[in-house]
Amino acid sequence: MKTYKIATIPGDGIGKEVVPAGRIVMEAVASSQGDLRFEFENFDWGGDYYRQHGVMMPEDGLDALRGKDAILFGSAGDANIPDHITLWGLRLKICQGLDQYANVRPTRILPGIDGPLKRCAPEDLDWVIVRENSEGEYSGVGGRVHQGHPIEAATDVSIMTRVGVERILRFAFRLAQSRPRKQLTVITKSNAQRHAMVMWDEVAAQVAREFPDVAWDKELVDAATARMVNRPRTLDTIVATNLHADILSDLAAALAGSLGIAPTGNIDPERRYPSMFEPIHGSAFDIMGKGWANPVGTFWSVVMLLEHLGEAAAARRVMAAIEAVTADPALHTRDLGGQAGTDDVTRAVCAHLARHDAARAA
Ligand code: NAD
Ligand code: K
Ligand code: MN
Repeated sequence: MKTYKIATIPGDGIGKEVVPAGRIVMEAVASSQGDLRFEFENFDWGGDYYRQHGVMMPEDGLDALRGKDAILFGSAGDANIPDHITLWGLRLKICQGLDQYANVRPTRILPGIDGPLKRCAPEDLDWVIVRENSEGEYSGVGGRVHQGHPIEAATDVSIMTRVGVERILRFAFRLAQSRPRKQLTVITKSNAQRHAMVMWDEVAAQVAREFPDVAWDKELVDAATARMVNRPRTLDTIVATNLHADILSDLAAALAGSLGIAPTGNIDPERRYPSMFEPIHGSAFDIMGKGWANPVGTFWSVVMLLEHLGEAAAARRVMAAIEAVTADPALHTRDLGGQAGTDDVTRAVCAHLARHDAARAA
């Protein structure tokens, strides 16, 4: 019997709806498997915590997370607190504090889901976007002078270190190498951003020599958006900076059908610290509290969490349950044009896992 310590951090908005659903699915896969157990600890950090304590999470919060095997996260973002406070006070604090420097975002069109692209078969869109997750445009360095005056000036300094760029590119090449097509596209804006992005291109060429079996190319980020729409099949693994990949992956999620489906892992590849898994979407103020949130992005994040723990069989079973459920239009949530609620989808995924269990026992 393997026991894993899991931290759950629902955070704000629909995070409070999809993370409990994710936990139910984790319990279902564990109980149907027999040799797997999770010990959950829930952390009520986020907007409500901020209203009580003046911070999004306690000072020693990272210590509480360090002893866990993995973290399941919801969303940081509250309608009544400025976004930069919630983001920096919780999600970025954890990602940067636990040096989860590789943000991995798989995208493909699941069975039964109709993406907005015409002439794009599911096999034409099967990508993994790797986002640099520790520095760059999200370094937090900058400031404002003469605030509110006509002469005000403000900066957000994008810091890219050779160590940081090299480690994310090496991670991306290795990931590309593990996929059938062994293909990587390195995305920059090295025509306009002529210092750090030129360093990216140089480091990419240098790291590429370690991976002679990976076919790689370069693309500017603006051209990359058009390529994603017009020639999706020409892409496989993609690596980009913190900001560029943030934007590209929302586009990718929309092209695959909905923001509500897309998962991500904030990974510490060296495994010094627990990695954190979450849907890529945010708090979704427009639908929170209604029970309409699509939990599939969280369930797919659970699949990534299980893969990261080395529980490949459990991961495959949850993915199969997700795909069986998306294949049925009666189980589509409103973002997919259906009427199903979060609970309906959760119950259906659990029922599928239980059916597998019954088949195994028979
Ligand atoms: P959002 O992802 O919350 O919502 C964008 C749109 O997508 C909304 O119309 C929403 O209803 C829809 N949507 C998102 N997830 C869905 C789901 N699971 N099911 C159905 N529909 C879904 O993005 P936003 O509106 O830009 O941000 C809202 C708040 O969330 C902000 O405070 C923002 O800072 C925060 N945010 C946090 C994270 C994070 O914690 N990782 C990520 C993105 C946004
Ligand atoms: K999220
Ligand atoms: Mn984003």
